[in-house]
Parts: sequence; structure tokens; C-alpha cells
Amino acid sequence: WSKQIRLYSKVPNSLWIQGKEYPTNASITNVTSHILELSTRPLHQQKSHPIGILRKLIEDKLNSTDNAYQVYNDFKPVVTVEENFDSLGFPKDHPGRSKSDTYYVNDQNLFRTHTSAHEMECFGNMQRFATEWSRNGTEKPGFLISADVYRRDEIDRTHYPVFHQMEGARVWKRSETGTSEIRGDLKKLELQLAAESTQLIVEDDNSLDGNPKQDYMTDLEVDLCSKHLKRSVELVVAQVFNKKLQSLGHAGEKTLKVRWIKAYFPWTAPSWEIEVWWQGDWLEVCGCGLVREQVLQNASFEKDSAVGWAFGLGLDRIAMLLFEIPDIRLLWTKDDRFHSQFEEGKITTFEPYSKYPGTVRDVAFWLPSTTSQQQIHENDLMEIVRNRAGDLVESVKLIDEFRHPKTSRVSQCYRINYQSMDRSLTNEEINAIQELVRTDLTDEFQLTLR
Ligand code: FA5
Ligand code: MG
Repeated sequence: WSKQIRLYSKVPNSLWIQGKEYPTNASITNVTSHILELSTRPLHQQKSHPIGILRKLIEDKLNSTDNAYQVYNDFKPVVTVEENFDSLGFPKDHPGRSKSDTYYVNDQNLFRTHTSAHEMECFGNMQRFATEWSRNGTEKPGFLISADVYRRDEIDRTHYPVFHQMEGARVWKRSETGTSEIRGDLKKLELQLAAESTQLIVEDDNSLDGNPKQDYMTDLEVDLCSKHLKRSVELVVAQVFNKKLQSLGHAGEKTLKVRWIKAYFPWTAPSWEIEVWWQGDWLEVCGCGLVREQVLQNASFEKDSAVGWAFGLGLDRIAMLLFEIPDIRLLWTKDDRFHSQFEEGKITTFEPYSKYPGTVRDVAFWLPSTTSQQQIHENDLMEIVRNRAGDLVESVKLIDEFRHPKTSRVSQCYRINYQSMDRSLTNEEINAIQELVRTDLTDEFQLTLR
């Protein structure tokens, strides 16, 4: 954090989060009361919530092949900087660590930005619980972790500061029997995939140019492990989208286009992302790769003793598409007209109960002069609006920006779209919120309202 931004001038000395007290630090703490409230509502644990329904569907599918995955669904959202970043090899200057992107409780604790924050603990459990590390009936060579994750971001219909991910991982102990175990597991998976009624048309990218393998793995291990990873993710995609195609009555549509793209994550090599072609757009579903040896070692595996993969899948966008939920805020509504429409195990199409009219308010200001120490990150502005308007804000967009020809000061105008999912808003109510937003902006930043 090069620039000091005093975003929340009234940070309390400590915060109680899920039964634990954390000291705060005025220059680092940037978690808001809105976020604290959301963190008490883990949607993935609700059996008949779209996120919970989807989570269960995927877990059951992945465990249907060989029941290889230990399921974790109740990890608390506050983790250490070590768990979220350091243990995974994030460089010290990685942008994801910055205060403009991440909700910090203090300099050591943050709201996890991804489920990978729990990889270390779960790999550790896997290693610790297994004396003779093999499939002995009680020990599972894989895990699935679902959880709410937090990122400071823009505001619109597909972005919300909290979303949900599912982490998956699978490990094989290396042994004298070579790769026969991976090969056997892969065979089972391929048979299952072939039996799915939706067949995928896969554009793969197997070349390791610019996406190098790790030295300790053999070419054969890399080949088998990455195939097992890709087929596992494809199985999830095929099943989930098949359900949707069926419910749309597209009985004739039996194929789905997906593509694998090279990616980079500090704790996997090689790495990929998968995208699904859906209604004219590529939808990014998941990032993944072969787990770095160092990560397994950090989790107390003996050096070079195992090979494995991990993926991190976003649940919210898939749920919105499956259940036809037009605005991500609906996932968070408490309105029974939303909740009564969903049932455990079923993919149903959401029937909008009403679209309440929206109201627009603009806020325009001169930014601090360029010589000023203070800089404003767009996410900071988003946060001020969210903190005052909560779920009454549909979107915030920069609609105008210009530089004064003489003073070279920059003027910006943001358009705030207020709209409730559940009721009509009054002008007085919106005016009051807008006034608070304006006051916060001048209190927090050296800007001049226009
Ligand atoms: C990650 O978070 C990595 N932890 C994934 C991973 C796990 C890689 C294990 C390797 C091994 P990424 O930031 O790309 O990566 O997010 C993963 C998925 O979460 C995305 O593919 C997308 O489906 C979903 N996602 C990311 N950002 C958002 C967002 N703002 N809103 C909704 N879904 C999102
Ligand atoms: Mg990504």
C-alpha cells in the first residue's frame, strides 16, 4: 500500500468476527459493516438455496466415480495472510494483496479471497490422517472445499463483494507401481464422462510452451495427472449444463463447446482455465493446475513423494445461469418470494416476482490535484456507496471524465443506479442515502464536489 487512504476514519479498536476478537489497525483495516453482516450468511450451506443446491450437485457428481473426496463446507471466512497468500507462493508485490482489492481485518488477518486459502490445511489433514498413505477405506486422496470468498470490486449485476468457490484437489502417492493407480482412476473417469448425455466438444491446449511442468514430475505423470484434472472438471461441466439443457427442453442439443486456456497461478504448474460457450459468450468457470511440489511439502508431505492437482471453481455465475437469476443481489435477498422457488436437488427456472423501478443519481467531483499524496482507487468509491446503500444499489458507473485545460485537474462523474430487489424506493430515502454518500466522499478524500 504505497498510498495511504484513510477510508474508514472511525475504525473501532477491535472487531468481533464469528466469536473471535481481532485487533484493528486504522491504516489497514478496510472491512465494512456490510461485509461483516454478509459473512454471517454462508449461502453454500443452505440446502435449498441455488448456491447450496449447485454445490451439492457437484459434490455428489465428483464423489460418484470413486468416493475419493473429503468434503469441507464450514471453514470460517477470516484467514491469515500466510494461508491466503504466502503459503501459496504469492510474491510480496502481487496486486491481489493490495488493500484496494482485499478486505483486511488487520495486518495479519483478512477475509479469504479464494478457497485456495485452505489448501494447506486440507493437504495437511490428508497427510496426517493417513498412516500408510493409500486408499484404506477411511482415507480419502482428495478434498472439496466450498466457501464464501471476498473481493473488493466494481458494482453491477454480475459483481458482488462476496461470491462462492469450490476448491477441489486430488493426490497420488508415488510408488514402485509407477503410474498404474492414476491410470486406473483416469480410466474410470473417462468411462463415466463418455456415458454423460451431454458430450463436450473440447478445444484443449496440451502444449507446455510458456506453461512449464515441474522438474520432479515425469512427462507421463504430467500427462496422466492433467488428464485426470481436466476430465474431472469436464465431468462437472457436462453434468451441470446437461441438467440445464434438459430443463430448457433442448433434448436435441447434445453437445457443449468448452476450451482450455493456459493460465498462471503461483502454486500450480502447469496451469489452465476452462471456459464454456454459453448463449454466445465464453463463461470462465474455473482455474486449475498441477500442485507445486513446495505446497505439498509445506503441508508435510515428504519431498517428491506425491503428485496431484487442484481446481477453484466459481459457483455464483453458474448458479445464475442455471436458475436464470438476472441479478447477483437476488442470491442475497431474504424475500420469501425468492426462496420459495428453490428446492434441494432441483434445478428450476426463477420466475421474477416483480421488477421494481430504479432511480438514478449522479455524483460529480474534482479529484485531488495530481501533486496531492492522496489517490482514489475506484474500488474505494464503490465501497463507500456499498456501505451506505447496501443492496439498494444496482450499479455504479463512471459516465464522464475530463481534464480542465488550464488547471489540469480531473473531474469525474459517477452514475449510481438505485434499485431494490424487493420493494419500491421513495425519493426521500434515496436522497438521504445519496447525501450520506456525498458527505463520506468529502470526508474521506480531498475532493471537491461539483
Ligand atoms: C482463483 O481464485 C484460484 N484460487 C483458482 C485456482 C484454484 C487455481 C486451485 C489453481 C488451483 P480466479 O481468481 O480466476 O482464481 O477465480 C476462480 C473462479 O472463480 C473463476 O474462474 C470464476 O468462475 C470465479 N470468480 C472469480 N472472480 C469472480 C467474481 N468477481 N464473481 C464471481 N465469480 C468469480
Ligand atoms: Mg481468473
